[in-house]
Amino acid sequence: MAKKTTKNDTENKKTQLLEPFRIETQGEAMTTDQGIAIEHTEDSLRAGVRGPTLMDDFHLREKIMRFDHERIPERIVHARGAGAHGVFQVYESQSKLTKAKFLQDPKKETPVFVRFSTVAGSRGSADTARDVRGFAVKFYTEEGNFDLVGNNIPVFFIQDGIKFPDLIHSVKPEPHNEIPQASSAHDTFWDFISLSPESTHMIMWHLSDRAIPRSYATMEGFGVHTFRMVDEKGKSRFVKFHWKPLGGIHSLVWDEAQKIMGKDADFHRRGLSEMIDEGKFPEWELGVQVVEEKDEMKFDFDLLDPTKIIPEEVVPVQIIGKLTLNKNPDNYFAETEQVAFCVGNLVPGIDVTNDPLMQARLFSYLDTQLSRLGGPNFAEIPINRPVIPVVNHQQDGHMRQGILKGRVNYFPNSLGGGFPQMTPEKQGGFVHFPEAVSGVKTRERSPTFNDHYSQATLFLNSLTPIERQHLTEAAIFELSKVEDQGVRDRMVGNLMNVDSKLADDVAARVGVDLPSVKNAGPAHKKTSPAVSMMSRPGKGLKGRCIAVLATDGFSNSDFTNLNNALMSEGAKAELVGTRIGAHNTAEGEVAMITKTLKNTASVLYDGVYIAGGIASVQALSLEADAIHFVNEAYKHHKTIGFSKDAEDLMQLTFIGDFENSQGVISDSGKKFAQDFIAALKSHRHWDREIAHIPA
Ligand code: HDD
Repeated sequence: MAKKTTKNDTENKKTQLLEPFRIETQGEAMTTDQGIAIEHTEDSLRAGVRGPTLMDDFHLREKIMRFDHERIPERIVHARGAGAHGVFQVYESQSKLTKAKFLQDPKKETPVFVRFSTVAGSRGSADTARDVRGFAVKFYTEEGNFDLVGNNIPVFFIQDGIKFPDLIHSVKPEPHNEIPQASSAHDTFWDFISLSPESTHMIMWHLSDRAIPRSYATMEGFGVHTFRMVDEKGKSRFVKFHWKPLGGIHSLVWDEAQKIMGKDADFHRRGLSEMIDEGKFPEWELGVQVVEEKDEMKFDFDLLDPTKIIPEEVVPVQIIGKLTLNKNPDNYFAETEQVAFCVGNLVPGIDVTNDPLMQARLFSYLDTQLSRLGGPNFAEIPINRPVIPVVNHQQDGHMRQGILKGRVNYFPNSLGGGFPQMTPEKQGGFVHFPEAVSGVKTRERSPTFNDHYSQATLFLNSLTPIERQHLTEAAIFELSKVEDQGVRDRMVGNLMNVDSKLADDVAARVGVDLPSVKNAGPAHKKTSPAVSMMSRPGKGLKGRCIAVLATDGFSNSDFTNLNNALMSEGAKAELVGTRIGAHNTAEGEVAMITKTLKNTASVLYDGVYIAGGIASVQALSLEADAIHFVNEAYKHHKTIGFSKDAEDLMQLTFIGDFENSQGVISDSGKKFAQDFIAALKSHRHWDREIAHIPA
């Protein structure tokens, strides 16, 4: 009987026509790379059942050859990453700012591919290391690819790309023993930083909770450098790019981040792919800060200096569009690993500036792909291909895919009718902004790049007490791992230039004797409230997950009520028990539990609820892991809910006065789900920690 065609089949057929490179395995026969149908793939061809394997076995040779060469060099930096497809839509035409076509029509959806990453760790390292996160966006526009290769921190460690190899060598595992993996808490990094005052502002961000995000969906993104936007008339303005997460900016706490590295090294990539699979698409708004050319020199820092922000209070961020990630890659390697971003992938209407960090990047990204992707034809790999035709006379090289027709492979030509031809600027040809440049060759840095501390202090001054406390603790953690006394002394000396109280608090805990004036306070009192993560809590709970502790005899209605309420907020609840499989519920039904106190952990959830059902609660009270689960959630300032039945279990935790503790909520009926959700929305209950912050 003929198979009925489903809507999915039709969609797949459509995709296959548009993207013939996507390989569907469902319903297909297995072939060799030459298309020969394979009859047997589990035994090699041999002379007699106990005899030697024969060279005739082309299938064996091909299969093993392909296996032997599965690996390519990982990225030198940003090796660990996760990607997703999505769309970008501008809210209204930006023709006043730029002629870039994808920023003109609010009805137009531009396809994008985004790759998030950590910087220092290798490809197999854990997601939650303290690190900067890469936030790289490839826009497949109607005028070719535009890549915005940014980070989740708006400034950078160094002012000139020539220092990048030194910075990265210092943060990577030390060369003699390849330790530590994915961590900046070691001597060589802090040695480099202590000798590079220009890194001080970035270090404040790196030590802040920004470097341990809760998820990719709760990170801000930044283009970092000052770009240019050029309108139809050729007028140029300076622009800083921002990605503002609609889910708000949220982070982990350090103890939790470290434990997650062991409990689920894939925490961030799993979270991203689950959100997309569950239709809770992560969203960011694109914002721009615009500076007129005439105002270039009006700031007390240089716009070309990538260690500086333009405070949002000085130049507000204008929101211009929205990015939605709505499709997981079909194949990690083909898409997320092979995607090649380049700062120089620009479209008409967007251009670069003379920022010396940016200038070095213009070379590095193109160059690195040669060794990473094996040759110059990487732009032909499906994930890197523009969505419009690519026509030129570039040719040959490893793994060339396109088949150029005809005998003409040069320009100018008459034999090919002069084609392919140039496109004048007016019709969309890219013309670099005609900036006037002149100067004497020099390796000097501009004196306008000299102030390394004012914005470091500005950042620190703008944090809430909790954020500042976390930063101080991070500095203590990192420097306490530094063995060399000289490096620690120098680093604390640098912190003195930012804020003497900070230096003082750190010195005392890392064995540094600070002879200077104590507690003199900050070097200045200016603030930029927008840099505090608390300034952008976001809406809703998209992607959040609550553990519901339960075992045989648990109240399934408790679970269902909470889960339904959470689902309406884009969050969910997950049953965590003592074994996996079918369980009897208090209501006499059967429910499946797939997570256990051993195969998951408190640190992987945003909150915990102890479901009712006397038998369940009594059994859990005998489990040290259940008590630890609740204690750990409390320690990490998470929302805790408990059924009235679970009061005895709560007595076994270390939460003293749990009836009156903020974010610890007793399930006393109808309003519970509402109260629980309101508590979850505050993300964490910091008052549990404030009590411990010294004045
Ligand atoms: Fe870089 C990768 C972001 C400075 C050289 N960088 C890379 C990625 C991101 C950034 C997000 C990963 C892209 C992906 O997912 O494939 N890099 C930045 C930002 C910087 C920065 C925001 C400063 C503002 N980078 C920087 C400098 C250099 C590089 C100064 C060299 C002079 N970066 C590279 C690279 C990488 C890279 C070696 C590694 C893999 C790749 O490019 O494709 O070329």
